[in-house]
Amino acid sequence: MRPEILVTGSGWIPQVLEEMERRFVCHHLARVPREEQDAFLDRVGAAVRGVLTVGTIGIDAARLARLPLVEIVAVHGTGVDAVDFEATRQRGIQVTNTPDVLTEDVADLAAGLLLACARRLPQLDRYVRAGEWEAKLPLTPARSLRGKVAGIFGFGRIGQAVARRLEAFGMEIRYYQRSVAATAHARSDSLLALARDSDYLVVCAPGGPQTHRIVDAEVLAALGAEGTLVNIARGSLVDEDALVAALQQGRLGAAALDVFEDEPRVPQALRTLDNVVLAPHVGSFTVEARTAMGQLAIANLAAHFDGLPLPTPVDPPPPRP
Ligand code: 8YV
Repeated sequence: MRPEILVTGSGWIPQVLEEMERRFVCHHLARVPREEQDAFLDRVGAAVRGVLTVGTIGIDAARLARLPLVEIVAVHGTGVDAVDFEATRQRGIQVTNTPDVLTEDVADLAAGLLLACARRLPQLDRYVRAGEWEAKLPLTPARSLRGKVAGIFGFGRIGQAVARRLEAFGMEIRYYQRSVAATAHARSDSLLALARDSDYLVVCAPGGPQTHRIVDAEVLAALGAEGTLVNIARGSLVDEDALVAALQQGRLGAAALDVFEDEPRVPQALRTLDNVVLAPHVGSFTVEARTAMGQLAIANLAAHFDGLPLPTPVDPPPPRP
């Protein structure tokens, strides 16, 4: 008998969806109108043994409470900050994610956003399309990346992959995270020091209570009027109001953002600023990465139901004191 799973999120790669449906009885929450979701869970929840969710949705305690038999939460994504680990720990629910398979594509987007911001690619595109080139309107030169300092906040797999790309641009790499990484790149003493030391601050650290709004007004001030913030991690790491104010008042040079505090809502102020490049949380949104992520999430669920070792389990964070 195929195990029953709850699937949150949508937009699955067809091949992944097919495989999911072949192996499991899937209850797709995203296909149910929001106001009917509780009733839907009351109807199907009692038979659900697994959850397949996405990084940004995760699963909270209230939803888990409607799934009394759930044994595993497989996250399609690397970030597990939206999973309520207190609830999973209490019930002995296993959590898995999909690391590695998205690293290079997310790093490509980070480097691409940084380059787009530095060389003003969206503005140049608009300039040509609007006929401003033919009209010989003035165009300000961009700034070279060579010799500039890229400060990577969070030097895990994705942070290091971003560093490799930015090195190829001739940038000097620094990083900050609590632990010392096995790298020749210099580590700043704190996030604040990293911002002070850098021309570009690239946020690659995990979301969660420990990093909530850690990029605050002080960090942005340290990055400065010539500095650029790049965020491909989670919107929750950045104080968005402080970011908007710093950009509007010219206290921060520019920002390139793939993630936001309240997705898919992006503050109107950010949309109107010219010194900002925006993307709709698409770091891993390639056919290749999403296929591999889907396969890995399914492999985790299948291994669990077959009683085999999980390919990519996530250790729960230590319990809150
Ligand atoms: C995806 C992500 O947006 O990996 C993550 O943590 O945020 C992204 O890759 C998402 O999880 C896709 O399902």
